[in-house]
Amino acid sequence: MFVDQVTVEVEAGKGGDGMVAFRHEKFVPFGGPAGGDGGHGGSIVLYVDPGLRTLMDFRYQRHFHAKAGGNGLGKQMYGRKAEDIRLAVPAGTTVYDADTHQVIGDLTKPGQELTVARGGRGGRGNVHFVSPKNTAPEIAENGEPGQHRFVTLELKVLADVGLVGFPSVGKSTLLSVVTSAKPKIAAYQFTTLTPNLGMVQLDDGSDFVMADLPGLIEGASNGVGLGFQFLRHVERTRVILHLVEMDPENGREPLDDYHQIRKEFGTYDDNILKRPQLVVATKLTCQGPRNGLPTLRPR
Ligand SMILES: Nc1nc2c(ncn2[C@@H]2O[C@H](COP(=O)(O)OP(=O)(O)OP(=O)(O)O)[C@@H](O)[C@H]2O)c(=O)[nH]1
Ligand SMILES: [Mg+2]
Repeated sequence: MFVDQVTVEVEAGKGGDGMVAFRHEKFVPFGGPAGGDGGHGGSIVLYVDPGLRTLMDFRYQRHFHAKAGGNGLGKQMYGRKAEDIRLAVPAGTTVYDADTHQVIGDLTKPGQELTVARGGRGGRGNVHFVSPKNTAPEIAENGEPGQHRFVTLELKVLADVGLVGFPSVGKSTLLSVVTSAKPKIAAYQFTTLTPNLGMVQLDDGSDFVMADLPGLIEGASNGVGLGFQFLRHVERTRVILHLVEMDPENGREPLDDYHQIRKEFGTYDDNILKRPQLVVATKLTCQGPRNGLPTLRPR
């Protein structure tokens, strides 16, 4: 299954507590405070791994807890800083706070990082609380709690080519013959429920990603059918292959289909209309009383 949205719980580590301690040395009475600072708690950091294409890994693990920082020690020794938890995500992942729906960050470039839960600061030890009035402070700070929240990761498929069109026009069929992907293909509408990705390998060794999207119907931009949640994938594809079915038996006009889909794009986001697109006539093998191809040709 193609996972394009997942909510995970991230809990950073608490900072270590500061220490109250005093120097105890032979022949040095009243050696003064010596309690060290607590170490910082571990943070949860997301980073872009260019080799990843899905959020699949998050299906199995959805809770991440970083360790607490070590408490401060005597002899002005710092507590140990806890290690961060680093989680790889694919390029194109947008991160939201699951409760407020505010965008925390957009991870687009390889190596880019985003801290989603900051580890608590370590508390200061009593060495920091010396004053002329109080040369032997018995106080130290506690470490701060680590940030704890739920974040939603959303992946807009970074496909080079997006296949769009009405249901059953043959999008999955095309993907299945030019890539090694094995999407479900059937003679009923809405066979494809979530996008399928495939890699097209060219003879010169280069490759590109093709995505087969669920069929669009009238009203898709307003949530009719399955289309709406997937229109956002089209926003980022470099080229749109717009498949239009020529089967005269389907009861529709190819040119009307074409305009209907374009209209849905425009209603959803004008920018999609500016994307380069190629129109692909499918099912030309189907014979019938009329053949819509001439009407589809640019005049
Ligand atoms: N005759 C003919 N049939 C085709 C062609 N391409 C696909 N089909 C058939 O059309 C039906 C639908 O094909 P799919 O590839 O599942 O269509 P889709 O666009 O992915 O459909 P949804 O996932 O429902 O949106 C299947 O029965 C295919 O075998 C074609 O070029 N010619
Ligand atoms: Mg399909």
